[in-house]
Amino acid sequence: MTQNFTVTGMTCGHCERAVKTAIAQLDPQAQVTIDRAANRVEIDSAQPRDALAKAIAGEGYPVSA
Ligand SMILES: [Cu+2]
Repeated sequence: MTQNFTVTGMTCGHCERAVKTAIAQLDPQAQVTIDRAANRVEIDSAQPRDALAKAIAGEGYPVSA
């Protein structure tokens, strides 16, 4: 299931890796695609949307949608 999030504050490759690592800890099978310029994070995962959003926000990147 593909889930899209609008995530602000990702400014560099390190930020992308932090988000990807947090998602991987929640779901090692997740496929994560990040478009930093568009503030978009696309996650293919069976995990609930709330849990994915919480993992991203937990790294310090606000999830607005
Ligand atoms: Cu960064």
